[in-house]
Amino acid sequence: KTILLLGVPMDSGKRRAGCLMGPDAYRTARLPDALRDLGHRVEDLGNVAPDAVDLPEHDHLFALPETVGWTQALAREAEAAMARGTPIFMGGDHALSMGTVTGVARHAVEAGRPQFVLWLDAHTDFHTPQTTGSGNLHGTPVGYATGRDGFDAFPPVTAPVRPENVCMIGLRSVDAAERAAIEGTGVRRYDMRAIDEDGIRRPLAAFLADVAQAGGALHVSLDVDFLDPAVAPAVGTTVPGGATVREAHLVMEMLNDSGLMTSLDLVELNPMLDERGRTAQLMVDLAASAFGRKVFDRPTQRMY
Ligand code: DIR
Ligand code: MN
Ligand code: MN
Ligand code: MN
Repeated sequence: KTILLLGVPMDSGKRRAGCLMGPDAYRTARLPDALRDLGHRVEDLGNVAPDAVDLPEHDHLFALPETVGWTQALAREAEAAMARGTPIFMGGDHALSMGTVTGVARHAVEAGRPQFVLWLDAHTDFHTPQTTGSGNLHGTPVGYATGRDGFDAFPPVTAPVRPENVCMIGLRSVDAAERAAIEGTGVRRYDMRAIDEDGIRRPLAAFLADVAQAGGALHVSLDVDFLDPAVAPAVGTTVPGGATVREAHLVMEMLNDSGLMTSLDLVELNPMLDERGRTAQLMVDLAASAFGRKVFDRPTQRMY
């Protein structure tokens, strides 16, 4: 595979700073080498920068103009990258997915393929600028990409993702307004109780079968807080009771086996909150599993 690494040093989706260091943490934890060792061609395209937009700050929404500028730039870069390979967007906070998902979906529509999205997160991120209580736009990317109303300040979504084509796994912190809005939609959602009871393999296998059947493109968005904070502490919005290391690896290994994943976000890593880089390292290992690393031949030594 040709893998394109795009750094997204974006921090505007929420108030706590630090995610802008994510791209350098992934590079320091040797994501490019881990992927090359698996036999892929890897190009690090460097970091994306936000477009300059002429918008006033908003009373309730944190850093609205900057987030609009990122969305516009990332949608363009994501669409262009899809023509050349499999992009990995190294975040940056989850507001970056407003740009990446809408950009890859534009490419899919032009190619005549339906876009699917696998959302691995403690949160649904289904708010709109009207419903968000926190004013943090990292809580809105699924609302935006599925074409919900209320994003007037943002670029129009020309290729909305069908809610039925979105699958969320790992949920355990959903705001009341999100719950109400998502209920009538066809978004597939598996909260942690569902995973506890039946395992993570079955719902994912069913979703992947549908993607394959439809000949779809598959974007995967991995929020660090999908993982349990005991194993992935470096995220601003930890929620206890998350996925285990093995559950997360199994998801990535199944994605690799399926051959369906066409783009990937790694989001919400805040290196300021990390313990000796362990969260960055786990995210790199998960990405390696998604691109072909097997349990049996994992490297046993850290390279740094
Ligand atoms: C929360 C947090 N639902 C909000 N969202 C997060 O601010 O709207 N998403 N952390 O990953
Ligand atoms: Mn998120
Ligand atoms: Mn195009
Ligand atoms: Mn989250």
